[in-house]
Amino acid sequence: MQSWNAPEVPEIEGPGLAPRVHDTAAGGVRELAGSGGRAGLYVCGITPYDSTHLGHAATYVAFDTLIRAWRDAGLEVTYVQNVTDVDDPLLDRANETGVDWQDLAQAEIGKFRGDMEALRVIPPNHYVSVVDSVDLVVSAVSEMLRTGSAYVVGDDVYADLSADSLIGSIGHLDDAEMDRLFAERGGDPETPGKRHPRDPLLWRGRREGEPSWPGGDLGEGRPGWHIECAAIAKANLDIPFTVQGGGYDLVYPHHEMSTSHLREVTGRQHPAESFVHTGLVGYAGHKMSKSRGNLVFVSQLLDDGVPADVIRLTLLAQHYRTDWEYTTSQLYAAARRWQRWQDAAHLAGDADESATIAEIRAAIADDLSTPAAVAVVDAWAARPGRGKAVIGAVSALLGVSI
Ligand code: 5CA
Ligand code: ZN
Repeated sequence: MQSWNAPEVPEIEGPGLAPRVHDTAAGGVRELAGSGGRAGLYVCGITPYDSTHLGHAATYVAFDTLIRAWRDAGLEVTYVQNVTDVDDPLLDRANETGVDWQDLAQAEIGKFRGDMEALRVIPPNHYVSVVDSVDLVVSAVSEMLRTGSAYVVGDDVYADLSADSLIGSIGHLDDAEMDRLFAERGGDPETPGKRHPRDPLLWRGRREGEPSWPGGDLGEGRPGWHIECAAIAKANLDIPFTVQGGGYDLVYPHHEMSTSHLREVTGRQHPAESFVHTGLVGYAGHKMSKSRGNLVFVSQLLDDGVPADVIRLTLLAQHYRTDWEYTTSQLYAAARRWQRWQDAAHLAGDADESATIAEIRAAIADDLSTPAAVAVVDAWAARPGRGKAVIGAVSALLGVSI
């Protein structure tokens, strides 16, 4: 499916640094593999039933920072992102509002593309719709049934997690926590006939009033949530790939389950080499979420005349792993910073800035510490006799135009 236009990313002088990043499964910051000069990245995309809010934007800007650092270090990056364009929350919203679910999805995907392009986020190489990937899901589920890691319950198919001895190795959560999160985040622990309450749905047989697709031996139906990301990753990335990413609300069950499914269909114990999760952005006292409705939309800020660079600087001022709460004063602070940087750029001369650029690179290579990188640029902007080579580095590494 069409993604969006790529921003210009200037080449910058001197050697780039491959970043060390926090891996949820390892529980610490480490070097990422990225073998043979290549890196593969899968970041979970939106469920398009509401516009891009600042939480989504923060997550995609964080992975954009990783991609920019990788590219600066000379790695060839393959980036895949899905769109969950058929799932319960989207269908529920369409029913509530009387809008056709496909029209709703198309409209929101269109807005998301516009928001990402405005924010100068590098587009994925493969932007993949779940609706376009039903065949991949059908093959994956059929394969799991064949190998005994899935079973049929009525018209539906579930994964048998007892087939996977590595389940739990990403989130390291105890049973009570997994029970709670499974029920809270789209799981169905109560469904009769399941072998274990936390076994996840792979294929949902056709129901009256719901969209469905031919599933061959599975019968008509539609994909479960976690299997979509497993099937799309398998089809679009070399396995193992370097990083599976998303907000940390996806650690359990989503990434635990999708990685388990990927293990079953690829035979690789560790199909993703590491797991990078962003902190959650809150607003007015709670995690910004579509279900709660406490949202600040990127498109609204842009319509209000806030420059995309200011939105981006608001996000970059926070470390990607920290939960934070958005306030408008942060937006004003970012606007002032952007103005200072532009004034400084305007008056910059030809002084050698290789040390400053090395400092920006080092900050980002240290678990994508954009607040530290921003502080280096602040110091540059406050210093007399500054050189303009920093302008290109700010554009290439931080995606901010000054
Ligand atoms: N379609 C699924 C993933 S397969 C999904 O979670 N969609 S989403 O629209 O709910 O979220 C899209 C991405 O934004 C996910 O990576 C999610 O973890 C992240 N995200 C959602 N809310 C926030 C938030 N408040 N702060 C930071 N990231 C968020
Ligand atoms: Zn996903």
